[in-house]
Amino acid sequence: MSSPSLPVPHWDIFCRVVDNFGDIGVSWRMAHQLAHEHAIHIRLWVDDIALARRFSGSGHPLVTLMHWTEDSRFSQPAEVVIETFSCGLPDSYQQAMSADTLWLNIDYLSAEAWVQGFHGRPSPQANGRIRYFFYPGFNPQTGGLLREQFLPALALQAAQSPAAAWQQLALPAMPQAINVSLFCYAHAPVKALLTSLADSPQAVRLIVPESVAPLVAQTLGEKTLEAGQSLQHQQCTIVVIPFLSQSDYDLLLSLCDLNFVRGEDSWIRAIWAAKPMVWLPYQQSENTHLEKLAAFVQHYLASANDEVNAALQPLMQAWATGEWSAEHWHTFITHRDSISQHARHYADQLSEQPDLTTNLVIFIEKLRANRV
Ligand code: TRH
Repeated sequence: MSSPSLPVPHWDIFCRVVDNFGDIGVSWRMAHQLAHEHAIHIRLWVDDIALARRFSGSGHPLVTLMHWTEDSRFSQPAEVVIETFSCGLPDSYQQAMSADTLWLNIDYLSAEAWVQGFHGRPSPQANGRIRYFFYPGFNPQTGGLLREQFLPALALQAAQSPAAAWQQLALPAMPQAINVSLFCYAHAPVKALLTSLADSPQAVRLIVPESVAPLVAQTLGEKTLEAGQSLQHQQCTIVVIPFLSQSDYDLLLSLCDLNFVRGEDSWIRAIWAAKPMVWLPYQQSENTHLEKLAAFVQHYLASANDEVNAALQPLMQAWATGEWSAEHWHTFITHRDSISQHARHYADQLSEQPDLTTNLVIFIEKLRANRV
């Protein structure tokens, strides 16, 4: 039974920030959407509270940020507890759980086929409770993808009032240039990309978040590149921007003509932006990340025509394996219209499936129904 002093429905989400922004990025989006669209009260327990506050911005009335420390006390577990990315639940929380507490682990996203076999599986735990695996994914046999109801309005804003939307991001509109956003890891072939953009037959604006700027500065032999600075590199104007709120970052992706994204969350946001995208998976040992990439590329291109297939497959591969060259940029420019149409088509097709939070709520309802 849930504690009578907690509002109902009430869920706990646990997030451990391992590195980068993906753990908190996904956890905050999920907490916000469960509160906003499903009216669930959320306590979001995060070990890095400063980062959590940065992501939550003005917050949500139904979400309470909680600092998860060694000293945290968990006398009142919620009806549902979500562990993100196998971060583990504190022992004292596990001990305080009642037989009715439902425990889920939301795992990393992958388009690989094995995911659907593991999604929803129960795993008995030492405290006598069952922990369920909830796998995000790209088909109806998985938990689906985070996708909020506000996204179509955001896309409309970018399409109908681009000048005002750019202004919201403190950037001038540059319709004559190909606008590209660059969010990547240090192993990306940034030098080769910059060279290809410098020689581009069409003007390019490369928009670089400040966290990626040191990588660009190093490549260009600049001491520093800070938010607000810009730099002309032949045909390419490089602009460094400050870290945006998640919704402004979504808007940026909707405005750009091509988005380089990475990891877990920006990957999916680039899909919903319905613009051409190149994804860089988080680097893993034994090149496991390249298997993840291959599975996604196969899914992304399953409904693409021959032209898009032939153009995008090598391009995505080259970015992830460090083999990017001028040829890939030329390929993008030559096939840009078809690649853009495909991005739109893929997003439309994928958004016919229920989103992750809706699937989560249904999953919980089914678990409860089966217990009664
Ligand atoms: O930061 P990431 O590399 O996170 C990674 C991945 O999740 C990876 O799989 C995981 O193992 C590792 O973290 C621990 O990339 P990701 O997932 O795209 O997260 C970035 C978040 O930052 C995402 O929510 C978007 C957000 N963001 C902004 O809100 N504003 C910005 O200006 C930028 C550039 C990003």
